[in-house]
Amino acid sequence: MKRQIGRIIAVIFQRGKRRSRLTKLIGIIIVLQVLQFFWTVLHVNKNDLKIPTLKKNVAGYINVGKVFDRNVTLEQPYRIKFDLKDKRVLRDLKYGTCAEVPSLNTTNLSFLPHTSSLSDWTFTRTQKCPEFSTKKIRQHQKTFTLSNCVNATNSSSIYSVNFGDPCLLAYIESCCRDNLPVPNIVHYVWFGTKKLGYFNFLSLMSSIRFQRPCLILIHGPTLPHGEYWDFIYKFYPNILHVYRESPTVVFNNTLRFKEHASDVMRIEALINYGGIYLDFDEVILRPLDTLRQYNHTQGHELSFTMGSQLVMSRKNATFLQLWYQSYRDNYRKIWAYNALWVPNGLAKKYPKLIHVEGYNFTRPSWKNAKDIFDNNYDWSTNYGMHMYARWYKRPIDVKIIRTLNTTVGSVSRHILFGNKELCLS
Ligand SMILES: *[C@@H]1O[C@H](CO)[C@@H](O)[C@H](O)[C@H]1NC(C)=O
Ligand SMILES: *[C@@H]1O[C@H](CO)[C@@H](O)[C@H](O)[C@H]1NC(C)=O
Ligand SMILES: *[C@@H]1O[C@H](CO)[C@@H](O)[C@H](O)[C@H]1NC(C)=O
Ligand SMILES: *[C@@H]1O[C@H](CO)[C@@H](O)[C@H](O)[C@H]1NC(C)=O
Ligand SMILES: *[C@@H]1O[C@H](CO)[C@@H](O)[C@H](O)[C@H]1NC(C)=O
Ligand SMILES: *[C@@H]1O[C@H](CO)[C@@H](O)[C@H](O)[C@H]1NC(C)=O
Ligand SMILES: *[C@@H]1O[C@H](CO)[C@@H](O)[C@H](O)[C@H]1NC(C)=O
Ligand SMILES: *[C@@H]1O[C@H](CO)[C@@H](O)[C@H](O)[C@H]1NC(C)=O
Ligand SMILES: *[C@@H]1O[C@H](CO)[C@@H](O)[C@H](O)[C@H]1NC(C)=O
Ligand SMILES: CC(=O)N[C@H]1CO[C@H](CO)[C@@H](O)[C@@H]1O
Repeated sequence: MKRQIGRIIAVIFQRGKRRSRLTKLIGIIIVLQVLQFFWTVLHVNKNDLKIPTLKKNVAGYINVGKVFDRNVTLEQPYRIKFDLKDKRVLRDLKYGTCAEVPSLNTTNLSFLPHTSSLSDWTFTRTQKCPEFSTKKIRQHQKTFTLSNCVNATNSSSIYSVNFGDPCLLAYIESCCRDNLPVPNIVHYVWFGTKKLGYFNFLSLMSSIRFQRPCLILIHGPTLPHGEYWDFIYKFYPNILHVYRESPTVVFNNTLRFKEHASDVMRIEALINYGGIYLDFDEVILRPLDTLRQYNHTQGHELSFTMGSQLVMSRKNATFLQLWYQSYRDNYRKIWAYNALWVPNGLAKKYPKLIHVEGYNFTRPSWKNAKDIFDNNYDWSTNYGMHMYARWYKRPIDVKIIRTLNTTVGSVSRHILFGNKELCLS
């Protein structure tokens, strides 16, 4: 073997008499391969500072969209991974790699551009809806990696990271930023041991259809489970669990209601990361991107309350800080005070710090929940709707909504099938 290599080298560099055209050709190919190897290494790393070690043994090859290192302090030396077969160079970075927003397969679930008519609300037409079952799902590959996060665990379903871990912030800053103040990430808060319910599933599907978020973050001590959850994380892999116990004390004030913990968690989530917060029974009905230009956006539920079912914020927006401080300076053990009345008062006092999107986030209000449950409501100007899931006691699933002639039905079909009209039975 050694002798042969020696001969090849000799063939290339010396004017030996016994060389043949074939061996010369092989020699040239080898030289080109070596040059290509170094070119690839140098080319990929042309912006990097140092390349301390070069390891030829490849642990694995990850097909990544973008490696994230922007604004991240690299405490560990770079390590070069080189896959000789694929001739690609990868860097092992401190925190991992960014996800690509997955392209969703539309075969079983018509995940196509929505085609609902916003002028015809008679519900006299019918359409052919796609066959859809939460059981028929092929798991999408996770396209991102997280490494060296504090306590990050990678279960068979999704990653779990600690609230406040710089790893998560680095991910969002590096992977989820565009030129708008509000990053395209969606936050939910989840407590307890329940299964993911139908309306929770619908809310997630609405975020996925209309927002295609860079990340969906589920904040709380536990994760949901059940059939709908199994579908969701397989369908949309860009989901992270942000582990935290639910707070019982804020600024030395003991929280009076368990709902107040979720109110505080949503404010803290937006202060730390920015993004779009959704209640687990709030659905969105169109993309929110036009509202991502504002530092802070909320909508009224009633004329004297500011709904917090859908809140969009720049990270640490001034409005958020003022709202959060009310839990320190003016915490009242009244159910709706700090969550709904305080932001309404702040909006009046500091109108420049907030964009108020009318009633477009939660109409109809809880007072008219029957318009959601029993009637067909015209939601043509709504961005979102609060479904008041805990008051809905009737059977509901992805089959029932096909022919359910109410707002619950039309909203479900719009989100799941892209068209609000009744399905052919
Ligand atoms: C979606 O999945 C089906 C099989 O389930 C496959 O035939 C089809 O090519 C896929 N479409 C896309 C766009 O990936
Ligand atoms: C679509 O459904 C078929 C069976 O009806 C199943 O074989 C296929 O894997 C499903 N495709 C996706 C992308 O879930
Ligand atoms: C990591 O997890 C361990 C065990 O659950 C816990 O004791 C520790 O406080 C966690 N570390 C951080 C930084 O959260
Ligand atoms: C995370 O876990 C899944 C399933 O166990 C596995 O396929 C995947 O490679 C793991 N990812 C990383 C980065 O460890
Ligand atoms: C909480 O109370 C302790 C002592 O009672 C005090 O030292 C601390 O500053 C208080 N923290 C806040 C945020 O008010
Ligand atoms: C938010 O901004 C305030 C000052 O405006 C600063 O004190 C605080 O540390 C910031 N918080 C975060 C999480 O960035
Ligand atoms: C939005 O927030 C940024 C950063 O705090 C600030 O510079 C900017 O003036 C704010 N814009 C408005 C319209 O308040
Ligand atoms: C509600 O949304 C509609 C449709 O986008 C828009 O025309 C209207 O101005 C919005 N209302 C308010 C009060 O923002
Ligand atoms: C659905 O309900 C509306 C009233 O909301 C009614 O006018 C319409 O005829 C119903 N459609 C069907 C197919 O029953
Ligand atoms: C805080 C910080 O270092 N910000 C930098 C992040 O990276 C961009 C360019 O990638 C710089 O412009 C920022 O100054």
